[in-house]
Amino acid sequence: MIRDRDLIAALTETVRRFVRERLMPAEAQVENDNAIPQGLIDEMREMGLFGMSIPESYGGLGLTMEEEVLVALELGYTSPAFRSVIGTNNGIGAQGIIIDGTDAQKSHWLPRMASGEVIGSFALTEPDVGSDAASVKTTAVLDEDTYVLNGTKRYITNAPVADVFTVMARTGDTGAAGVSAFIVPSNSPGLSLGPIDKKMGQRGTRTCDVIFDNCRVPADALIGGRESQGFKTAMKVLNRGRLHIAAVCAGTAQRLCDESIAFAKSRVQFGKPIAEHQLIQAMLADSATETFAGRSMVLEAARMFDAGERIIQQAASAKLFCSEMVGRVADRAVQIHGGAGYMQAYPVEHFYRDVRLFRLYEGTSQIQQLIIAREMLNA
Ligand code: COS
Repeated sequence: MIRDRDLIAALTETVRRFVRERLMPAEAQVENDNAIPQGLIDEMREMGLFGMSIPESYGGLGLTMEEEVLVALELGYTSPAFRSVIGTNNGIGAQGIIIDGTDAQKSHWLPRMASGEVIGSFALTEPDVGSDAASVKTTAVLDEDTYVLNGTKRYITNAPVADVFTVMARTGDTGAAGVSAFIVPSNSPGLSLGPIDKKMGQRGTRTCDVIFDNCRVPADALIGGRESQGFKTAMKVLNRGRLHIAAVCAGTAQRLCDESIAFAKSRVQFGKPIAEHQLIQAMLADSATETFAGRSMVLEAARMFDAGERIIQQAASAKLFCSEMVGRVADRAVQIHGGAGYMQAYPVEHFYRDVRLFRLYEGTSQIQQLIIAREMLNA
C-alpha cells in the first residue's frame, strides 16, 4: 500500500540520489576499510533511514511494507553494508518490539532506534542452532525480579555496534513453545562480544558472537511480558525480514544488470562492442528478465502484507527466488566482464561475493523451500 504517491516518489528519488551521489563513490573505501565512513552514517540518520519502518508515533517514518520495499530496492543498488547498518533498526532488531512489545517497551526503545541514537540487533542463531531455530539452547532463568541468561549467539549482524539485542532464550521445555524473547542492552552485566568474524563478503557489515555469562536483565525485559512467545515473535519478524531481503536482492540484481550493460557497451572484441554479440545479449536478457520477475514478486507480496493477508509462503517464495536469482545475475555479470570481472577494480567482483550471503541468512534457500511446501500442503 502506498499512502501518498507523491511523497513516496520524492522519498525514493531522494534515496536514489543519495545512493548514487554519496554511497556508490564510497564503495571501494568500505571494501578496503571493512567499515562505513561515520559521515555517511550521520547522513543516513539525518534522512530518517534508521527509523523508516518504525511507526510514526514512535518517531519513525512509518513506511508500509510496499513503501519499505521500494526504498530497499533503491538501497540494494549499492554495497549491502550501507543497507545493513540501518537494516537491523528497521527490521530484525526492532520488529520484535514493534510486533509484540508492551507499550512501555515500545516507548522506551523505539524512538531512540528510529533516530539512530540506539542500534538494535537480533540474536537468534547459536553455534549449534541455525535452521532449527526452535532448538535454542541459550537459557533464561527467572531469579526473583531478574532473568539470568546463559549461552552464546553466533554471526549476529551489527553486534559489534549494537546498543540493544532482541535475544531468543529458553525459559521452558524443549521446542518452540519453550522459547521467550528478551530485550537485552549491550551494557548488561555478563554480556560480552567475541572477535569480529572474518567473512567472505559484505565487508563493512560486522558480525560477531554475543556471549551471556550469568547476564542479568530485569524481568520486564521479557518482550510482551509473556514467556513462551519468543519463537513466534522471531518467525513474525523473519516473515517481514525475508520480504525486505528479497527487495534488496532485486535492487542488487538491477545494479549488476546496469554494470553489465555499461561494460558490454564499452568493451570491444572481434571489432565491435561485446554488447553487439548475441551470446552476451542472451545473458543480459536473462538477467533483466529475472530481475523484473524478482521486483514484481516482491512488490506483490508487499501489497498482500499491507492488506493483512497471510504471506508466510509469499515471503519465503520471494526470498528464495530473489536470493537465488541475484546469485545467477552476479555470475552472469562476472562472465560478461570476462577476466575484468574477477578483478577488484570492478564492483561486480565484490557483489559476486556479497550476494552469496543472501541465500543463507534469514533462512537458507532450503528452509524457504520447506516453508513454502508446508504452507502449500497445510492450506
Ligand atoms: N510466521 C508466523 N508464525 C510462525 C511461522 C511464521 N513464518 N512459522 C512458525 N510459526 C508458528 C507456528 O504457527 C507455531 O505456532 P502454534 O504453536 O501456535 O501452532 C509455532 O510458530 C511453532 O512453529 P513450528 O512448529 O512450525 O516450528 P518449527 O520448529 O517446525 O519451524 C522452521 C521450522 C524451519 C519454519 C523454523 O525453524 C525456521 O524458520 N528456521 C529458519 C530460521 C532462520 O531463518 N534463521 C536465520 C537466522 S535469523 S537472521
